[in-house]
Amino acid sequence: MPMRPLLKGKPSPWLTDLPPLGMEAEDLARDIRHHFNCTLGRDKHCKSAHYSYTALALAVRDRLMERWKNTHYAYEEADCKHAYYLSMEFLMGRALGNAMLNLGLDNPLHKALHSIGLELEELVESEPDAGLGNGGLGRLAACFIDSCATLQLPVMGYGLRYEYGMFRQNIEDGYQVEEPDHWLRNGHVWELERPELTVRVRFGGRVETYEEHDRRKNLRWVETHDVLAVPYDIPVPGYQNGTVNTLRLWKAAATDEFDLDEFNAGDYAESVAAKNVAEHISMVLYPNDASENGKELRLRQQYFLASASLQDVIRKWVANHGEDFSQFAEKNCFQLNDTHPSIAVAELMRLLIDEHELNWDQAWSITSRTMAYTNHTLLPEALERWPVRLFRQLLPRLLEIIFEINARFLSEVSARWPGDIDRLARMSLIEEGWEQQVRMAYLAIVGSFSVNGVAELHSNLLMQGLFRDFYEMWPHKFNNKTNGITPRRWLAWCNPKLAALITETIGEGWVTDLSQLNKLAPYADDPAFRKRWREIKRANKERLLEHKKAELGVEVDPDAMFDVQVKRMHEYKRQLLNVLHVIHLYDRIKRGDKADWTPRCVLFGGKAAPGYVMAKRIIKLINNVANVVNHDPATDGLLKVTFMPNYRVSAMEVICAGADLSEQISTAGKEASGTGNMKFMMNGALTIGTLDGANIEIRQEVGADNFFLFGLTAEEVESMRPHYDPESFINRSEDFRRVMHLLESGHFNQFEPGIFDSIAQSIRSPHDPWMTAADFDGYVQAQRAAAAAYKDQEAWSRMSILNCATSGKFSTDRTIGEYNRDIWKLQPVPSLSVK
Ligand code: 26Q
Repeated sequence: MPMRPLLKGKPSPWLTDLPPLGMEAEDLARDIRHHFNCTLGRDKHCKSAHYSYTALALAVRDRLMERWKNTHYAYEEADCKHAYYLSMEFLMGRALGNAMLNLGLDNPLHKALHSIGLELEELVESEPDAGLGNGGLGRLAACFIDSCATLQLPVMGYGLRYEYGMFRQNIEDGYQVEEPDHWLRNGHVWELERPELTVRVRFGGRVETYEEHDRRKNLRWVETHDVLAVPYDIPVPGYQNGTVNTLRLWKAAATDEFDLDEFNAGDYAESVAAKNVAEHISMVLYPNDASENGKELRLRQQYFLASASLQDVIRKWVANHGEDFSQFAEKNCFQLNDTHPSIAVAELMRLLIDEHELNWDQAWSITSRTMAYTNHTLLPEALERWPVRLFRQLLPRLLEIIFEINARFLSEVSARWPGDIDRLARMSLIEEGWEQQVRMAYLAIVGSFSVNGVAELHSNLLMQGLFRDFYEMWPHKFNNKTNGITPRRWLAWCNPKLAALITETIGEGWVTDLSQLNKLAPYADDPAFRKRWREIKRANKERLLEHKKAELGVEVDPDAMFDVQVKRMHEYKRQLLNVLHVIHLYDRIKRGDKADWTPRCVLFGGKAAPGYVMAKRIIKLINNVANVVNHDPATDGLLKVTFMPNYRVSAMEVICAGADLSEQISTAGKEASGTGNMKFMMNGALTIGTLDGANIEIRQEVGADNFFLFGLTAEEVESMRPHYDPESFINRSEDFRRVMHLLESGHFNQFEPGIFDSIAQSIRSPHDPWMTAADFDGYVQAQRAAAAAYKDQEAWSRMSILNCATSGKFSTDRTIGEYNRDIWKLQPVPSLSVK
């Protein structure tokens, strides 16, 4: 990589010594003007909010920059252990508001903007979401790095800088239509390109052996097609503590030799055009979609992330310690966010052996003491497998290493269980069959010293089910880390009114010690406090309606119960069960069964993977039901239904603050944890839910009286499955029969015959994996209880306060504290600078 010319010595202190930037309104106003006029070169004729936003963001960024450098110096000086969070997804959402809050600039910036004549709200809204993730797993990574910075832990995030993030969702004629999300189109002020840290990642080629002056045989990976990985750093500020950590995202770039060697030597234009092939690697985020399994580009992305990140860490190591890796495992830890980056296990082996001349045992000792793996799914079909054929073609050296890891691992298994052939086949990293496959989860388990699930139930089910053999072999590796959410974004920022009331009542300590929310519990019995609580919820509901006015397409009464299900569309999450309940409510209204009715607005939102036909059909059903219900005058003042298009992080910030009832209704044993459930709880919504994922722990914290429980347990689901008979549930329930009749009679698809047949069939199928019919009656009953409870607004407010007051456990500060205590074992490093 040709480098820019280097300075002979260090840069002059005249260049690098800066006094701290002022944090007062006047300082900020001056800098915003400066950036608008000088950095951006705009003038009085500029009407676009984008440039005002950028000027504001640059002024905030300046303040991050000095803290960022100081954090880096503090880590260097402490010579401390680091952890690295390797993730294919970081669903960051918007950055401006978060930076303002964490720098403590909220008030001075309001003042500054007022003096300039700008509206903060409008500028904040003009920032596009950084949608570099699908859903829960990606947002968890974002919440985690927020907490790491707040806890002043030396943790760096490593991910990919996708040119196109999560697709934008439009609804046309009730159907989902995807549109590419070119989120970088107008520039991205929060990133800092670091071309000087570019690394090279290899693909393809073949492996050859060679002998080096009589030494042992060595292996060489040759004739590779190389791609450059260019890092872009994004600052991750802690909460008012002077720490700014780094999220490093890799962009793929072509090498210069790439084209001229391989393509049409002599044809300049053609060879430059061929750069695309390399640059495709970081072009697009894959939607979480079973139909995308096995795609070569996805494997390229995964290896690109793992290799670039490991090389980056090793480069820093060698700069400080030379080729002495004896302390590497004591000073570094890699947390693998699901199996997506788990090729890192083999890649670290390769780098240590092939590039740094360690022997196998030394390399394995280091690797298996630095890798830790988090699992996020119980669905067996979601476990990653890659065809050996693809590996051989794309990563031949890595395949050899995986085979060697497997051979040594299997000999350990057979030493422990002699003659147990079945066990060997079950545990092998290579699945045999018509096509051999690499089982990435097993590679991750074998290569890691820690394996964790993301909620108590999920971790237990992993140990008893999916990973049982491995748990039997290495019980000490397995642990649970119940997920959380950052209270900065998900309470302090997204719900300023509630945050102010909480701070006024119990002080401001809760923002960094969320367990303090329990001090609110006694106020649940104070009618004056309940009234203020209710008024804030009501204002947040109006804010939600105002925000989503254009998209809702219906008039909604803010006094109605806001019953919300927003999350990725998936059959196991059972949005379908929710629609069936809506149909039931509609049926009750139509037949006049509406005494003591609780007016309700049912809000849906969520994206379906583009290739997931059934999930898309359920979106269509929701929209068709909404259309019938909302246009029927009989439902006036009683029931509204709406599907909010393009659900994303910034939408959730408005939605969770305005929700009354949180729908967490997955088939028990299928949702690993859920994190939306926590956002709703923290903002004072009550949950209607099954005993699944973190719902169980939510209910434990808030108490059974303040949670609407229904449905089979995970155990009951599995014992019923072999003789599951949906018809018996339908026949037994008059309500259910009527709902199925409405669905099957074409009431919601009068001019679109047959479009919901597949949905009705799935409900009636004894092989329905999600067993929707089994939970229908219980769900309807729980919904009745919720509706009745909502009628008593005093009692409801009490429960709402208790939900918030007991949500302390679900802060990622607690989660990260546990990751650090049990897995990473890092020392916090205080920042050197001003807060
Ligand atoms: C796999 C192969 C090819 C392309 C994409 C993927 C892929 C991408 C994303 C597979 C899975 C995901 C995301 C999974 C996810 O978000 N899981 C959720 O993780 C949350 C955080 O732990 C949990 O709360 C949820 O329960 C879990 O569903």
